[in-house]
Amino acid sequence: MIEFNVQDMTCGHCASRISKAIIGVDANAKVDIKIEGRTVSVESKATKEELAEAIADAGYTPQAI
Ligand SMILES: [Cu+2]
Repeated sequence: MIEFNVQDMTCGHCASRISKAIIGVDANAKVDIKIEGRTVSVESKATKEELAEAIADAGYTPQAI
């Protein structure tokens, strides 16, 4: 499980953009997003770095937990 804190993810729109960005890296990734907690949990074969880069490219600021 790879987890990020994304403080600038504030609504469902942000969550779906982040989810799509992660699926773009790994189509088989399992993504669990908690908007209220600002957390993104991912089960994926992709590395933490690849996922962080994808989230950043989508315009958000992931912090590794
Ligand atoms: Cu939003």
